[in-house]
Amino acid sequence: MNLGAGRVMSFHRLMFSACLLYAAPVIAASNLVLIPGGRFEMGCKGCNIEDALPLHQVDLSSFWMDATPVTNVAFDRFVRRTNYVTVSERQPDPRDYPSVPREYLVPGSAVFKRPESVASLRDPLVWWKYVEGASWRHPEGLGSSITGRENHPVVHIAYPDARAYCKQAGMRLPTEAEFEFAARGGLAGKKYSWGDTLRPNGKWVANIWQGHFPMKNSAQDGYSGTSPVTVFPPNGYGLYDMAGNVWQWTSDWYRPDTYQSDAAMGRVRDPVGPATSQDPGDVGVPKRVQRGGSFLCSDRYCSRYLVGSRGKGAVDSAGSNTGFRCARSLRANPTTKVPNSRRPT
Ligand SMILES: [Ca+2]
Repeated sequence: MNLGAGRVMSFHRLMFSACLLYAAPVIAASNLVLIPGGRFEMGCKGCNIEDALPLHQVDLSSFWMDATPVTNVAFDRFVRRTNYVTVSERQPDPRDYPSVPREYLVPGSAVFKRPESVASLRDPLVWWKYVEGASWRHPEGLGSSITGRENHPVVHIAYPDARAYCKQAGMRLPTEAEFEFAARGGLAGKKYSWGDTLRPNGKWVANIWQGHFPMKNSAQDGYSGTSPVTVFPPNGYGLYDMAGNVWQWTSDWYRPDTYQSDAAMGRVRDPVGPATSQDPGDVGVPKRVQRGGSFLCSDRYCSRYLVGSRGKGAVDSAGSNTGFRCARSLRANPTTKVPNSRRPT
C-alpha cells in the first residue's frame, strides 16, 4: 500500500496534519508455478508513471512463484505453527517513534474508510485511518474477523511479516523484475496482465475499484473489498491476482531512479533492486517495492494494476489492502519434477 510513511508515522501525520523466449509454465502440486526464464522489456509505456520509465531490457532466470497471494487460511496455519506475531500486532517501540505521543503508540494498522467527500486526491490520509487493533486477524479493527474470508488474501502484512512467512516455507519474496515478468504471463508489451483491454468481452477480470474513488464503490466486479484469490481468471502463466485485490511485497528497495540506472547498463540480468531505499516524497522512510495494485485502484486514482506500473510501501507499514506471495529460486526445486521436455533453457 502507498501510505507514504511508516505505520505510526502515518498516524502521527494523521493526527497532526498523510520478447523473449516464452515457454509454457509448469504448475507444481504445491501451489507453485514454474516461470520459465527469458528476456523482457520492463517498465510502463504510456502510463504517465515517471518511476516506471525508461523501458529497459531484463534477462531473468527461471523461478518458482506462488499461484496466488498467501491466503488467510495459509497465514493462520503459519501463525499456529510458529506463534509469529505480525508488526501490526506488536506494541510500537517509542524509541522508533520519538515524536509520537505514547498514548498513540498502540498496536494497529491502516484501514480504508470511505470519506463523504475529498478536496483532492493528493492526501491519502483522508481515507486511510490508523485503527487500533486492526491486523490480519481483524482486517477492519477489533470486532471484525476473517471468518468467511479464509480464501481471501491475508492483509495488514508488513514487509518483515511477508519475509518471515516465505522464509519458513523455504522460499523468499519475488524480486520486482520477477513479479513483472510473471505478471505479464508470456505476453509482451501489454497494458495489463491479460492484454490491452481493461474489460475483455465486457467482463471485469481483476478486483479493482469501479465508481468515483474514494467516495463511491459500485463494485461492478462483485467485490468492494478483497476477493477470494482464484475468483478472477489466471494470467497466461496460471497466476492469479497479479493485478488488483491486494498490493504485494517484492524484495527490492524502492528508488524512483532504479529504471534509469538499469537502463544505463544496457541490459540487466536477474536484478535485485538498488542497495538502498530513497523516496524523495518521504525522506528517511525506508521503502520496498510493492506491485499489482489493489481493490482500491481505479482509472481515476492509482491505476497500479497496469502490469508495468510500480508501487512502494514503508517496510513497517501495512494496510487493509497489503498482502504478498512467495517465490523460490529454481535451484531450490520443490516437490514437483519438471519434465525434461519442458525444462527452461
Ligand atoms: Ca472491486
